[in-house]
Amino acid sequence: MTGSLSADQVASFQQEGYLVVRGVLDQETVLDPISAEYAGVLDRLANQLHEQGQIASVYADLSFSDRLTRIYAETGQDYAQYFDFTLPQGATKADTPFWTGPAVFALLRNEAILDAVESLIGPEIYANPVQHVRLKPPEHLLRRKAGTDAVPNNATPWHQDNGVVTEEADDTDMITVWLPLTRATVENGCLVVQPRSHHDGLLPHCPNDSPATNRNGGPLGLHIPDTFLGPEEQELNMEMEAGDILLMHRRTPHASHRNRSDHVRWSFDLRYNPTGQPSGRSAFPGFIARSASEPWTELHDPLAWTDMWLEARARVSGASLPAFNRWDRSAVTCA
Ligand SMILES: O=C(O)CCC(=O)C(=O)O
Ligand SMILES: [Fe+2]
Repeated sequence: MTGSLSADQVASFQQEGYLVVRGVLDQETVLDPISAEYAGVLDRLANQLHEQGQIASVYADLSFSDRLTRIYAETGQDYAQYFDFTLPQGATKADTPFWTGPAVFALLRNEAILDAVESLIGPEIYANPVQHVRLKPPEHLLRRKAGTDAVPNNATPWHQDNGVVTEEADDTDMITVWLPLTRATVENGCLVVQPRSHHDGLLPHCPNDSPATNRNGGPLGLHIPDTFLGPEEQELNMEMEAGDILLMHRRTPHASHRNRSDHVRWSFDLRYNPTGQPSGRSAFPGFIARSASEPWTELHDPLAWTDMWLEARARVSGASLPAFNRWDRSAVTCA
């Protein structure tokens, strides 16, 4: 197989169900433009909320992390959708916000990411629309949800990404690429994986909206019950630096820790599959990121990508979408 990974790295991915590749993304040319783009998104949000009288100041002098946290804390709201480059299930409206900026598009098309993915699935690569940016403010600075210990958008429950797409994608060779924009540690809520469990097939996922917490201390949400997970001692914390990437098999059980630090935990999760296989969220647009055989089918225009999401929003707003997963219509935050 072509691509940038060594035969040993590919074998390790296949054996363990995950692979961390260090120093893949350049800080100055890849990560900094993304931070700059999101600083603009946050600035617009701050100005909008200030005009609406929801925050006392636009907090222009604060760092990105402190500014975001301050706004979450002051309003008690979760603005995840404002920054994300996908749409929610069911609740999409004609004006639901999302962000599909050129730096995000460039990340999806990043050559170093695609080279690594090519080693696993070959040179016909589709950017699957199951994709997120996750901005998780420090939980001790957020308001608790009424009557619970839960804070918005924090520890991700145990799940397999195969479990958060529809059955038609069960055989899709979907690779998850998770990457932190800033260092990810156990303290600030890095990912945690169960190695080698991807050989065990798709595990049951159970919806649970109660205030109960999982063994990471996060909300249960749509989760794999403990009894189906390997022993806790086998869990591996994925501490990573900005520039590192984590590749995961679609059936690797994973979760994330709570953010117990003083800073926002900021990450992206992207997914790719061989072109032509079902994405598992057919209502949303993906695109051909790389094609060795038909390079003219690749999408290179960030504005065309945004147009595809605008079209999807108009199409699905107010409509009843097919469920994102087979377990629970309302669970959208765990992919
Ligand atoms: O970043 C997280 O907390 C969860 C990410 C995740 O589930 C994924 O990348 O598939
Ligand atoms: Fe996931």
